[in-house]
Amino acid sequence: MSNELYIRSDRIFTADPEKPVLFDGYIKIVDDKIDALLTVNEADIPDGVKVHDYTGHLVTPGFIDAHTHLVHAGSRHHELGAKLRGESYLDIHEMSGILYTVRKTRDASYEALYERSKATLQRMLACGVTTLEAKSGYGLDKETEIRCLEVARDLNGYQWIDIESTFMGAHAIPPEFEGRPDDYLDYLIKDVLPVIKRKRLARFVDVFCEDKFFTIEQSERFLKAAKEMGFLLKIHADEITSSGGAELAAKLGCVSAEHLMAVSDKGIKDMAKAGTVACVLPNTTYFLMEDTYAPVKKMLKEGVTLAISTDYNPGSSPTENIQFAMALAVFMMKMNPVDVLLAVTRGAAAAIDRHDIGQLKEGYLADIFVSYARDPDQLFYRPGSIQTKRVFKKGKMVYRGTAVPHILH
Ligand code: IZC
Ligand code: ZN
Repeated sequence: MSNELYIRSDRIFTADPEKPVLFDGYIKIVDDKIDALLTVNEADIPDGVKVHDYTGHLVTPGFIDAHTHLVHAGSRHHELGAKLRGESYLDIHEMSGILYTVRKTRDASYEALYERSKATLQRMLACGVTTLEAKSGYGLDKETEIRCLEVARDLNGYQWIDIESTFMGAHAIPPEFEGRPDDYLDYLIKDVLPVIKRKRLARFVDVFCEDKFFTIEQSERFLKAAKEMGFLLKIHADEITSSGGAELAAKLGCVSAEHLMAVSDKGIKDMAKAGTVACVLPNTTYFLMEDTYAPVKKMLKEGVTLAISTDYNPGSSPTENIQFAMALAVFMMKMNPVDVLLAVTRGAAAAIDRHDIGQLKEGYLADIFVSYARDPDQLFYRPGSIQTKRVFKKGKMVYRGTAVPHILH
């Protein structure tokens, strides 16, 4: 017996380019998928079939957080004093940074990592996230990288949330390989990537192409090796310094290039031509106490597909709240609310190579966010306040907003 249900709203943001920005009607759901979008006149709802009436509420595809470092241990709040004294991310890396989290993560058991990541997922779900990407990269050795990816694999499907995994062993150079980044990359290519592939622990591979981490040449060598093994590619590019990361992403056919605060004009044009998605992470600029946000207006003008994500990680964005990233996109990057919504739905789906989510459209998964707000402008008009009324994942209601009333109109 198939399970049928209808969601009614007069303001459905479908993210479908063939539909009006706000659609007035019903979403017909059968089992885990959207069967049809029907206008009020078209809908002929049989007796006894469940209808959730969200008239007056903005309904959108579930949000997709396309860039997170979900699985890790420890907290780096001891870095705050140095940040306030004006020390940069790269300075702090010398005394704490990624390698601090690596020590904590190597010491953490599978169970500890699982419980912590599960709690993070619960908070993400409360923000309306129904699918996310999770990068490894706090193990930097075979055993711990695999443990972190296994945690992500085993949490895939928790509350029906989908997790897409990325292997990011090339996140930093571990102490055992200090001063020998090429030897470390050889180790990853020969000893680790084949195991990740065989165990199917990740679809994507990512590299931190940045001063003090991996150069353009090293990133290219590593990504090419991963591509030959059949991985899809991502790159942390032009985050702090402009090094040609976006150009490299386009040249290698990366699915996405991420960060891009320091991207060049040529990099933007190359990405547009190659169809590489720009995954921008405004929480990170904010948390690094910088004022250079990724040049999203230029990217949109050149026709680059945009995704906006949290970059949830313990060093440069310890917040799992995608609604905060969305608010920063409006208030700091001055993006219009409709473009922001597209970037956490259709654009973010493209960033993780998913073609069954990110739109409310026939055949797509019934992943749905219901807001307390009435329309996109109102959704962003109370930054810092979580606007989640309901979340449906694969046709199931998996989250109900708090008992604290939100009366917005
Ligand atoms: O732990 O600092 N930028 N990777 C690249 C990070 C930030 C995570 C961290
Ligand atoms: Zn990142």
